[in-house]
Amino acid sequence: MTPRSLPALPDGVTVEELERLCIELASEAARFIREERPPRMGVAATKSTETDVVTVMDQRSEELLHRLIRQSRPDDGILGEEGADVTGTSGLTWVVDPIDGTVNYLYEIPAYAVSVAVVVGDTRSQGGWTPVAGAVADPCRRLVHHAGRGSGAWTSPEDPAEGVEPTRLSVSAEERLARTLLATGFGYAPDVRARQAEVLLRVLPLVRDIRRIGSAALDLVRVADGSVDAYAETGLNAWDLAAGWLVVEEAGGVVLGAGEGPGSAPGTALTVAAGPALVHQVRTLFVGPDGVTG
Ligand code: LIP
Repeated sequence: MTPRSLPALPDGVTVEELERLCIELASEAARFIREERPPRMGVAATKSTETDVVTVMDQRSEELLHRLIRQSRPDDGILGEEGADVTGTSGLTWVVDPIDGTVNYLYEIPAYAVSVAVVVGDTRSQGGWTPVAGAVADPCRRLVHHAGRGSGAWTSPEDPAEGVEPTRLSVSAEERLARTLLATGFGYAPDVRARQAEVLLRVLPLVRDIRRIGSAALDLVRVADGSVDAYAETGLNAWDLAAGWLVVEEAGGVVLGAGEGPGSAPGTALTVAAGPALVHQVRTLFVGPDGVTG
């Protein structure tokens, strides 16, 4: 897979500076959602369906990220899952998921993340944007997984004072579907879930096993560190995948969409991530002969 070249960056900012800022912001939001969770926290609102929930901490985490980004990079755009939508003038946009894996957070299942990415391009168009720096903070393990375009993918402690050196990430070398541990996920709409279940009927006998972790950002990190061999899901939004996309690519993996050209970029139609020898086999499981995804 030809590595994506680094697009021009504005105002002399460097990838290293953007990556460091992604780490700092994701870590601060991770500490916040871990340590400020109110007792007996419930559902604050629902979105696309009654199971697509928002908690007060999703909203407060995004408000925190929004404030920190405006302080550090006032000319950049911001796109957030809980409504942040700022058009910038710098050419850079921050794409944030303040709690990815909200249902797990609500049920206190330790599998949720804060995802913070900086992208160039038009986030409203499929294939029109690409991440240049990103961080996925895991509040439960007190770790931050991060990457800058061209600088590799790493896992660092959430607290730099621990003095632990970053660990470099590398995707699985698995090449056979029958030995593939595949992570996946499901949407919130019953009709979408029914279609995804039909795809799963076809896929399950062909792979080692599946894992449904409940956070796209953590699924992508697991591809990057090799703790799953591949990940595929339909229905994701930019904020679910922006940071994890870069972490996988910088760990030697490939992240694809459903089609060719602009459609080859990950997005709502399909997001597939794996090592180079496996990714196209996995995509074929999810894209039918007529090009329609599961
Ligand atoms: C979640 C994704 C996950 C998907 C869930 C949900 P949220 O994002 O990270 O991969 O399977 O249905 O969409 O809503 O928790 O930010």
